[in-house]
Amino acid sequence: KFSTAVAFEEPITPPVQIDYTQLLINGQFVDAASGKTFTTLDPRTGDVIAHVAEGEAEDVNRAVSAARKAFDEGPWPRMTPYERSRIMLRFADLLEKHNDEIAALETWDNGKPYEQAANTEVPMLTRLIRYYAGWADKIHGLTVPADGLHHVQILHEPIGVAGQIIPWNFPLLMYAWKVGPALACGNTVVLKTAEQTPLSALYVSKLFHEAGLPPGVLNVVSGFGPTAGAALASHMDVDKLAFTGSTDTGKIVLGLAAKSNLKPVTLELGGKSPFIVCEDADIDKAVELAHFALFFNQGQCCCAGSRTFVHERVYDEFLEKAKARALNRVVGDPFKKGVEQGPQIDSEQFEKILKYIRFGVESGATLESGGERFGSKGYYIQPTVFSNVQDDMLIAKDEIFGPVQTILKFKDLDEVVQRANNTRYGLAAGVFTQNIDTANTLMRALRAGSVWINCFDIFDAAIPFGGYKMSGQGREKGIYSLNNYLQVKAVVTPLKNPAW
Ligand code: TXE
Repeated sequence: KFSTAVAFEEPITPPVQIDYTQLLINGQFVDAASGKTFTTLDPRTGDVIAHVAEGEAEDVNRAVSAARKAFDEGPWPRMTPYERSRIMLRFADLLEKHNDEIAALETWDNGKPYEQAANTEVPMLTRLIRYYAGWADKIHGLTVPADGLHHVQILHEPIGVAGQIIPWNFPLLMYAWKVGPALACGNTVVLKTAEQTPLSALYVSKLFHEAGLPPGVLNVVSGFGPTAGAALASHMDVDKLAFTGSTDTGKIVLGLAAKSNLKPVTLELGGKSPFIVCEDADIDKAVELAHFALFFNQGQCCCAGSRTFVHERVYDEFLEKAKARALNRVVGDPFKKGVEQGPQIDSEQFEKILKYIRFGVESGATLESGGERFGSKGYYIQPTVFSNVQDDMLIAKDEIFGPVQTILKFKDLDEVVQRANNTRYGLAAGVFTQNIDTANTLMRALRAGSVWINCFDIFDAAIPFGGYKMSGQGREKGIYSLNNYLQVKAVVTPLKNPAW
């Protein structure tokens, strides 16, 4: 039985109103060319929050034209880097000022706990924008010594118009990871938000313009993937594409980019990350972090620690405590204080997760807790724990993207390395041990873009993030993101006097 009885009478009224639902093109809010709108829903109830302009190919064309003009003729790439930095810093100040409204909008559209949005995610957005504002005037090229009498300069130039497609699980953080480095480098942007969560990007982009962003530099198109997203990925006048989402859709956009103008693509895709609890780990801490690694954000994290490997000697103790922790997880209206878990994003994800839970039971894993919907409306799911999970079960192989922890037993390090790496993904890994040799061995052996040792989900602005294998291509955040948005130009001039 869940100890967290949460009232589902009336959803709490969000402390914010919705002001912006149109497309943001060339600094103006405009309707879609077709006049069409789509609904964005409240995941707590499935009720309509707002009707939002539905961008399609024609709107993407308009947005790309505006971005092209702002790049080719407009002030952005020609402004001094310091001026660009100042505008980004003013934007960050406005984000800080409006922190709570932005967080409320994010919670309303996405279902994530308000305390998480207000205390962590919006402040991280602000921090990321400041981080990249700091880079704007520190991007420079090199001179290199070359054979022969030549003066060789390497210029780092913005690429041009960046098309960016983001998902719904962290709408604002994905916004920051994409828009921050692209604009700091002097590019212009057309951003396609996820159809489930269009609202917060429109709100904050209005603030960006208030901070002095020139028209056309950042355009935001709400709409669906196969229409607006595909139009952006295959656009001949988009110079670079950045995508975060599922591996299947990543393959589609990579193909569209290749078939159109071969624009370079960065991809941040799915995962099935191992979280390894060694026999010497501090079990209470490991239980808490393994719980966080999986259940954070309703389990909707690309890097979720979704395969919890536990050494056989501590397995029983770990399992008992992990189950107790899941039973204590506070599920409920994400606007309510103290709530740890809100609803899943939409009915599609809700059904997908329940389907995987059924697969888990049918394949012989032991259901330790949860397994059903929570409450009677909206998309809430009980925190679910499976033990006795085997590597070949679907719940141990596929990305479930929900609050379903799968616990697997291992005997020794060689075995766990082999099993942890035996996946098409390679986004992240967690290691729990107090032994430095074990930590050193595992950190090098695990094929993943992030390895967190005795911690998990540390997302500093300066730390690069991205995947091995089918978890993606390229890295975002930190200095690594800048390379995604810069062209390298080698300029060679002859030297007349060798003494120079
Ligand atoms: O993702 P999609 P969905 C995983 C997770 C989830 C599954 C499906 O397992 O259950 O993906 O989620 C746009 N051309 N992740 O369907 O389709 C779409 O409009 C161009 C992991 O929501 O990848 C949205 O803006 N664009 C992930 C974005 O792609 C297209 C986060 C992501 O949607 C398109 C989200 C197309 N043909 C889901 N089709 C992570 N890495 O964190 C869709 N889109």
